[in-house]
Amino acid sequence: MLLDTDIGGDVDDVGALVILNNYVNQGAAELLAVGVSAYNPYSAGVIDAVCRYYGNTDIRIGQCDFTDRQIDYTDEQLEIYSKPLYYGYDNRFANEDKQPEQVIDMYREILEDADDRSVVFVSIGFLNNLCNLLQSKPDHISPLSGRELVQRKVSRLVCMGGCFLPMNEEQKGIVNDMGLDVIEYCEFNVSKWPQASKTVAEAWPTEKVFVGFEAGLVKCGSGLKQCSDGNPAKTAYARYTIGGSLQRHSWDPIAVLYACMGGENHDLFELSAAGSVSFDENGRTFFKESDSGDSKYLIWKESGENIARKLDEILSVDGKPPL
Ligand SMILES: [Ca+2]
Repeated sequence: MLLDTDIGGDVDDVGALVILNNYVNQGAAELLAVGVSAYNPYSAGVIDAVCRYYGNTDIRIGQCDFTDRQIDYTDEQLEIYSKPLYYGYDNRFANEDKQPEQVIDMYREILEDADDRSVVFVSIGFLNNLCNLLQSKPDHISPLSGRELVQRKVSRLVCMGGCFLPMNEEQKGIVNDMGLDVIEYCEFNVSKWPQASKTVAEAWPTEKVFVGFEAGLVKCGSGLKQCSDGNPAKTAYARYTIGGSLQRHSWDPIAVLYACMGGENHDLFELSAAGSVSFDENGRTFFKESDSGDSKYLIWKESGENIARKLDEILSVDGKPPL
């Protein structure tokens, strides 16, 4: 699995990374690398801190190019959990002054070496990296273009992005409480880079499963209460959530959970009919059902409460497994 994340803003990326590490530790998933789509100098260190705490010490980490003037998060946002995890927990970037890899080269190398249709790509952030990968040209790493590499080596994209209607009654209630106009709603990941998002939705040449805004509208994190106070994810959730409740919406954790559990016969989720997804210049989502479409979106098969229970059960597993 390849995970692409904007970790450093919302804390749900941290929860997603914990869930993925726990699947890796059970031998139920293999994490090939993590790429960062956000402009944040601390993201790579945060990822390494979490993975190392869970015993996965040599995960490859890539970062998109940016300059100091382009940082996506304010100083105040960086103080919430990015800097505290970067400086407070063991990681190769703060400790050894290591630099993350260039993310597109890293993805191209991994895909070039991978077996055909063996890689699941999971995106829980902005879509700039996936777009840049698709548009990458043949080079010293591979004679294939990025699009050809993806077509040959990737089996499926699971993408947290967009907003899909209709919602179920539980989701509608939450959205009404938030005061959102769901028809006009431009989901955060997609609206950051709308053109890149549109390119990925329309040109990514594999099966795609979208986890929409509505599918993440249940809170998880309380499972971390059972973890040690030295757990970096617990620290991140405690610092991010109001009053240290550890409760945050589950957009990214659900995308990773679905990707790790895989398959169509799922206890918690089902998929929509096939169709095509597109995004407009602001990031509004359009879904058109069609038999030839390669995209589906995730639908809850269970109540939000039951989905959150499953997420918290996984989040409560602390650190590396016993030898
Ligand atoms: Ca995210």
